[in-house]
Amino acid sequence: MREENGYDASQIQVLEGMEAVRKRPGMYIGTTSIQGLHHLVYEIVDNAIDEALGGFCHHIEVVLRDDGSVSVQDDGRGIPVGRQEQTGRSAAEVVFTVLHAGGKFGGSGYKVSGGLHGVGASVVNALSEWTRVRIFLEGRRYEMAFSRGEVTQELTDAGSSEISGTWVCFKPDPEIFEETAFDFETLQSRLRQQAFLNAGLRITLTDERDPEDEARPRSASFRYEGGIRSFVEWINRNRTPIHEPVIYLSGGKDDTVCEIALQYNDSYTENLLSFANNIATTEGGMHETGFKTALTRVLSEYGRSHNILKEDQKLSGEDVREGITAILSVKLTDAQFEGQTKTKLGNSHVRSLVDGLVAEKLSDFLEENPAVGRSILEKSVQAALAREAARKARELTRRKTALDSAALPGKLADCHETDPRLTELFIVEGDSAGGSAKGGRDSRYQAILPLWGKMLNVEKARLDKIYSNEKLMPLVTAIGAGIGTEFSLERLRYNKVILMADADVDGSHIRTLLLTFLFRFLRPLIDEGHVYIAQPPLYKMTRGRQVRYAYTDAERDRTLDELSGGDPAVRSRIDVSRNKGLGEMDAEELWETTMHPEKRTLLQVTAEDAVAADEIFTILMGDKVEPRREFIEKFAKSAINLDV
Ligand code: 28G
Repeated sequence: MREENGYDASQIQVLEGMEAVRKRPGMYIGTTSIQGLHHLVYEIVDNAIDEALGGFCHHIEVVLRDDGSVSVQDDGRGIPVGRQEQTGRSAAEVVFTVLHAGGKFGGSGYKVSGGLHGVGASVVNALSEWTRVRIFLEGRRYEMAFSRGEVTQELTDAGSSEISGTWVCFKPDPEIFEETAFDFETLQSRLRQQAFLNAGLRITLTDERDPEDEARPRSASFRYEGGIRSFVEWINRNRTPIHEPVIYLSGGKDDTVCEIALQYNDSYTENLLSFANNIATTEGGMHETGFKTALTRVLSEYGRSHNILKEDQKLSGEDVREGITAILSVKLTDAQFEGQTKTKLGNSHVRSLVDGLVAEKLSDFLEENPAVGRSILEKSVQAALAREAARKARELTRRKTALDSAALPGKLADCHETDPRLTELFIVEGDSAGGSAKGGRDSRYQAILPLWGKMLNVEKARLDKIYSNEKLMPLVTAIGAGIGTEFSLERLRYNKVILMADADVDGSHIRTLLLTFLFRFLRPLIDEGHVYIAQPPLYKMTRGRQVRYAYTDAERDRTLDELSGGDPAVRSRIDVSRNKGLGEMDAEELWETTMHPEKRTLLQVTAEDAVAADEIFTILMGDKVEPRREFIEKFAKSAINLDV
């Protein structure tokens, strides 16, 4: 029969699809690391958010369950259960088994394809040991189950129901993922962001794992009537705004809508986050371009017409964005995502829409709020003056280094290798540690730069201060890629830039300062994964001529058991010393434990969550004391380990 054959053919396609996902998970979710694991949750939550975009869903509930699974429930319409004409299957089954299919359409007509490739629930299902689905609709409750993408329980009517919505519970497949434990903080951060981007939507996250733990169940709930206005207030909560309230602009044309919220604070950091269809556009794109050009133009014109900007003065884009916190959110049908990570919005009509919106509405706002206009303009003018000072300082250093035959810092012990793909730079605080590192390194490809003198708190400094800083400039020159907007990865002299500091409070402090500097002024270095933290051992254990090192307390205990063969008498004779500092290790020890590529452990620094990273640096380095105290009290450990 034709129908049967049609069904069989599509059944085969489904199985092939699921198999393809399991064979090459990276193609569908980017990675099978913990990021990929979290991506599964985002995919399912995105489907619920699509339902919210249509105005059908008001609450999304995410639960991390004790068995390692995660459940997501929405109070939307429920995925349709009726059989589809073409496939003979229910929409529900199609959503969970057919690649690229599913509820990726918000009811408002926006195609809001969430997630990395917009692949949805079927990919999550394929990569899960099991998936269970409950659909509440028209007074009934339906159930369906899957294992590794294949149906294990057909859709059945399981009784009556008073609610409507969809519940999805899945357990990520340990055969696929390197790590299967969700991180509460990461999920919380992303869910909060989605709550900001969808004003009025309530999202809750509950952690039911480790029920024995007295801190459980832990839970967080987000709902922001103010939407992206609240987002800006939230980001600025540890900063000092220079005007109230947050400026909010919105408008749209045809199928595209745009919302902007912004507020300036007294820092020098630009904090612009853009989104297209609720997806973070970290590579920018047309909406950002439109916003930036219009902001520069509008503020320049305002400054001129109100005699705040003198005739011989000119504002650059960076000047007008100094100290800005802005959220730019556009929603459109058929968004084109381009760029290396597919996070750059390509639809060109968005540029003129955003430009026009800022031109009209921001100008109106400034005319109606002259005190705010003046504060912003005065800040931009200050930024322009500082930029001019930085240019002079830079030229001065250039002239100096041009006279100097070896432009590299004198303290740098460079390596012989000149191919920057193969080289490593160790940044070491202080003389004695620098000496050990120089003695211990493999000088073929490892370079050492000892740092000297008092560190500048870059959170409170502008570019011109960096150019005259005797501690940071050698670092900038050694890395070779420049700084700020002049930064270019093509000139990078080392593939790995490794911060090597003691495992104590002072070491942690210098590491934080250096990371802040790299994050604020050499950001692509972090984004492209070139920055690492060396891990010197915490303990050294000696039994006769046997020497062993441990990097954690647990490892120390394991090693002691091993060395003693479990005999307490032997164990008591093993010498255990806590490592005091890099400087106290001799060259060979430092090489063996911390620098040898096959024996060391390096932590790669990532700023996966830019909002969280920014928050940490603002709190730790900014000038508001109260949030810093709170932060350190609450997260004493993570503050010190923010690099992990
Ligand atoms: C709980 C975790 C994740 C969802 C819905 C609701 C509908 C739906 C989802 O439809 C098939 C394709 C486009 C119409 C749509 C219900 C229309 C009418 C829906 C979710 C048929 C998918 N009634 N809620 N999918 N569409 N929630 N939450 O996945 O044409 S997925």
